[in-house]
Amino acid sequence: MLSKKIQELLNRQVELEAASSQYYLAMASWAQVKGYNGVSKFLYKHSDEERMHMLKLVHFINERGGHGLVPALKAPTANFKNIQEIFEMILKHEVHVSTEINKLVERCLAEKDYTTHNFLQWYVSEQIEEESLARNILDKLNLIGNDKGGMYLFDRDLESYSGAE
Ligand code: OFO
Repeated sequence: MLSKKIQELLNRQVELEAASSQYYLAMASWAQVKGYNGVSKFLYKHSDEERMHMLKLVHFINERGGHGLVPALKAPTANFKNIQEIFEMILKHEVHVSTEINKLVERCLAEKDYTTHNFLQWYVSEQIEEESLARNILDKLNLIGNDKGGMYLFDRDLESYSGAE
């Protein structure tokens, strides 16, 4: 059985994952409109993965005798300066998500809730992957700079990318 506090924090995480999904969806749509097919495909996929992260939490809460709540969400930003800005925002966002997961993990340890602690380990490793993926992409973008040919190849590479969840 989940404590009231852990349930509340897990539901807050549900909201954060749902917001992440919307956030990436808005970026994907912008990239598609601007003709970046690879980037948009990558971001649509990422948005679906965030929804999966959210669902996993909802199921866990319900299976542990709680109630997974579907949150109301604010509309995310629809316009972006460029691809670089998008991946900078993604990195910042994922660092924030990692901080929130760590807070949850800490709380589980404080309450000796080892079941939820164990469940959250999947999110801990997922966050390591997501942060490192965003950093790698940003490194590539920094190398490319204003080179249009480089950007074309970058977009094509992301189209075939089938990496981390
Ligand atoms: Fe759910 O990993 Fe990103 O936010």
